[in-house]
Order: sequence, then C-alpha cells, then structure tokens
Amino acid sequence: MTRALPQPQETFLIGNLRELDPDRFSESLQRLQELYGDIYRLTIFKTNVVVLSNHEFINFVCDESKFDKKIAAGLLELRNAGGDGLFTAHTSEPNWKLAHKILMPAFGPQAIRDMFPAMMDICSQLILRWERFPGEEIDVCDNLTRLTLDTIALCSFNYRFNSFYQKTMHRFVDAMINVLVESGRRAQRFSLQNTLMMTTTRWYNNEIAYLHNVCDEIVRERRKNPNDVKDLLNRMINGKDPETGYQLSDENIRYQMLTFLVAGHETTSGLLSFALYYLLKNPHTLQKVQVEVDQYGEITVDTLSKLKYIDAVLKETLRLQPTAPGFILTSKEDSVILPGGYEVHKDESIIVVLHKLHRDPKIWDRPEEFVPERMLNGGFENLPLNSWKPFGNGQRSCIGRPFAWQESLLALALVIKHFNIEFVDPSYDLRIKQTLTIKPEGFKIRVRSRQRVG
Ligand code: MNH
Repeated sequence: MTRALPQPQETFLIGNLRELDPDRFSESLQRLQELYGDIYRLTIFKTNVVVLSNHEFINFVCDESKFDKKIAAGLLELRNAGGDGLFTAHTSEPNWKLAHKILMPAFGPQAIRDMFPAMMDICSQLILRWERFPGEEIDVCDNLTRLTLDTIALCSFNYRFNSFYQKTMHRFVDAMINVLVESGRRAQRFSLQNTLMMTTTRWYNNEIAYLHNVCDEIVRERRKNPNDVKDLLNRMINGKDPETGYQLSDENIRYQMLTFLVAGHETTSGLLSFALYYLLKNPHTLQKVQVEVDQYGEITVDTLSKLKYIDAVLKETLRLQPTAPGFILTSKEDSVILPGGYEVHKDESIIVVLHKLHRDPKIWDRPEEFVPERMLNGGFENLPLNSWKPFGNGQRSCIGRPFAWQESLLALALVIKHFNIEFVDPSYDLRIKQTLTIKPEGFKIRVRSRQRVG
C-alpha cells in the first residue's frame, strides 16, 4: 500500500510556486515543513518536488545505489554560466568523471598542506587591515568574502584579486551574485517569460560573459607565462586521464575556473561569518577558543590539526547554518517507495533540507542550541549515519572540503588570536540572506588588537 504525500493546494498552471519566496527559498521550505511535516510534495509549474526534512527520509535517499544528484531548477539555469563544470555537470556526463579524476589529487592531504603559505599570505592581509582600523565598523561578510575569494584564486590559479587593497569589492563578486540570484529567479518563471524579458536576459548574459572573461584572462596569462607549479590550473591544462589519455577542453577549463571561483569562496565566507556570530553570541565559547589558540606561539600548518575546539566550533556552525542549505536528488529506478510507503517517481526532484536534518530532535540533543562540545571526540560520527551532511553526499559531495577546512581553521585561529571582538549592535539578531548559499545579513563587528604588534 502506498500513501499519498501531503501537498498544499495548487494554483492553475503555476502549481505551488507561490509558496516559495524566490529570495528566501530555504526559509520557505522550512516554513512548509511546519505546516505539512517531514515529507511533502510541491508542484512547480509541471515539475513535482518532494521535500525531505528529517533524518529517516534523508538517510534513505543518501543511498547512492538508489539515488543520484539531480541538476534541476536553479542549478539547471546555472549551467548557463557553469556549463558541465564539476558542480553543475550531470553525473552521466563524461566531463564529470574526467574532471573528477584529474582534479581529485589537487585536494589530497599533501596538496592542501602545500597551499598553507598562500592561505597565510591572504589571511595576514586581513589581520593587518583589521589592526590598522581599531574600533572601526567592519562588515563581516564583506571582509571574509574578500579573504576567501583571494584565497581560492591565489591557491588554485596563482592569481591575485588583491581585494584588501581596494575600496570596493572586486566586480567579479557582484557579477557572480547577480548570476546566482537571476539563475534562481529564471527557474521560477515560465520559459516564455524569460524569453520575453529581453533587457533582463541581455544583462544576465552580459554578467555571465564578464565572469567567463575573467576566467579566460587567467588561463590566457598562464598559457603565455607557463610554470611548473602543481596548482589546479596547471592540472587542468596538462592533466590526462591515465587510462584514456583524454584532457579537458578549453571550454570545460573555463567552466571549471568559474565553478572553483564561485563554489570555492561563497560557502566558506558564510561559514566563517556565522562562526564569528555564534562565538559573539556565546562568550564562553569565544573564551574557550582564545584559551586554545593562546597555547601556541605561532600558527603553523602543524598547529591546525591540534585546534580541536575550533574544529568543533566550525562543525557546529555548519550544523546550525549549513551554508549550502540543501541538495537535490533523483531516483535511479522508475519509482521508489520511501519509508512510510510514500511513492516517488523518477522525474520528481527530491530536495534535502539540511537545516531540518541538522535539527532533527530524534538525532540531536538540544537541537537549537550552539554547543560545539557535542562535536568533540568523534562528534557526529557517533550518531547514526548521514546525520550531518553540510558537504553533500557520496561521489557528488564537496571536492573542496579539505581546502575549506584548512582555510577556515587558519582564519578563525588568527582572528581570535589577534583581536578582541564585539558586536557593533549588541542586540543584533541573525537575519539570513540567501543567494544560492546563505549568509548573515547586516552583521557588523569592531575589533581591537589583543597584543600590540610591531
Ligand atoms: Mn563545495 C560540491 C558545500 C567549500 C568546490 N559543496 C558541494 C556540495 C556541497 C558543498 C553541499 C554538494 C552540492 C550538491 O550536491 O549539489 N562547499 C560546501 C561547503 C563549503 C564548500 C559548506 C565550505 C564551508 N567547495 C568548497 C570549496 C571548494 C568547493 C572551498 C573549492 C575549492 N563543492 C566544490 C565543487 C563541488 C562542490 C567543485 C562539486 C563536486 C562534484 O559534484 O564533483
């Protein structure tokens, strides 16, 4: 016996589209969970989506023999910019496997260690800048986005955006946000509507062209001045599949460049911003971080693996605020029966809502509270499988995870080591801003050096 899925009343032609605020997609899904439960169906135009919000359902769909990543809705539109780059490629596309094989070694333990000096280079720029402006208002997301964008570009392509030497953020960031947001909106219009909105479409295509141009320029420069560094860019230009000898095409390299510049900085910037927010809201945790970093004179690549409490702070931050708030799957078989007898068909998109998984009261004790201690000594690994999924699932999970982790440990350690931090507005309460990823909106701090340097 199969059971019918709960679903809000549909409107002619658009189905349940109105239930979703295009600028607050994740919050809309969370609100619907409160009304319809841990599994419900929405119809967006003609496509059905099944939204999952608890561990039991999500654990079931994390089985890769039965389910695969689906490129749908906003991600499908994002292919206008990212093409068959790793993040927006269908698993069945030959370029996904080829690029995955060529690029995996670039994220191995030694390769990431080798990036430490470049990460330290950019991090020192942030520290120096904050030291020079004691007591000034700092827009946290702005500054941390400069940090993570410059870091991914320097580490992967040996290219400098020099964001800390500019008054305004690099134009790349604006263009990227415009493309992310507009891709999301396009997914919520009729295709005829998109065709008719000629001015918007021209602007959108122009923004994409600008992004591609930044990528092409970096590749052009490397081809003109080749070197034998084993960075991401050289691996893309020279790497071959050892079995077939196939290489990445120029077009695909452009897509990968864009993918890494975008995927490689937005989520990490959000993670660091939320981590600072939670530390300020929970002064005793901030103090524990200070005690931890003060044990070490200087932060080196070998110090990082000893910073167990900061590691726990970052994990707990991603539990409460998974900066990539969900992922989309599809059944490999024509149809599949989920626990409870709910039948889901192959053409339906299955949305995993991480915010709800990470606060499932059956799994997590005091789920709404920020408690880094729960992530110590194995942490989520002691819980049922698939309880904590901020980096996605299986073969399509985040390739940049070790990169993001090293960068985040370093940045948080250095910031807490060097500064006393306070809210500009002590009554600030978290507001979430969503593009594709989420960030705290309007979060501002002041910092003062803890010890005089130089
Ligand atoms: Mn990342 C895929 C989260 C940092 C590059 N990343 C994913 C997915 C999640 C994710 C979730 C799976 C999405 C999906 O199933 O549709 N990523 C994060 C988070 C951080 C992060 C929370 C930081 C914190 N990611 C990074 C960094 C890089 C990167 C840093 C690059 C250096 N991520 C990727 C790429 C993919 C990806 C590339 C696509 C991998 C694939 O499908 O082969």
